[in-house]
Amino acid sequence: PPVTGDDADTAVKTKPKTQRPPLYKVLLLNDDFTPMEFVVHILERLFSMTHAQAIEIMLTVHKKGVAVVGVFSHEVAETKVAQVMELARRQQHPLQCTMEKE
Ligand code: NFA
Repeated sequence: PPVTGDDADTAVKTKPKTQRPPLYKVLLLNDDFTPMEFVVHILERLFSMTHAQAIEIMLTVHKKGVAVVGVFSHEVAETKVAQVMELARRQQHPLQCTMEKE
């Protein structure tokens, strides 16, 4: 909103600050034991990737050690991480998933 700027009563334009919620990257980490097909399955089911996309991202994690698999609000990112960790735990795979502020 315009505010009174100085002694001469000059109007000064201030930029209205729009608030955006912080976003969080969900990261998938490589390990030597989790089967590639399981990681592809996770990416398809929890991150809505096509089979081709899922293979591509899984191979990126496999080769580079880590990849961003999605960017979400804090609440959704937390839920995704918990879902990945729970599915991996159930199958006794050591797959790790974390989140970090963008
Ligand atoms: N590195 C695992 C393997 O060779 C595959 C994998 C990919 C694991 C991505 C975790 C994440 N079986």
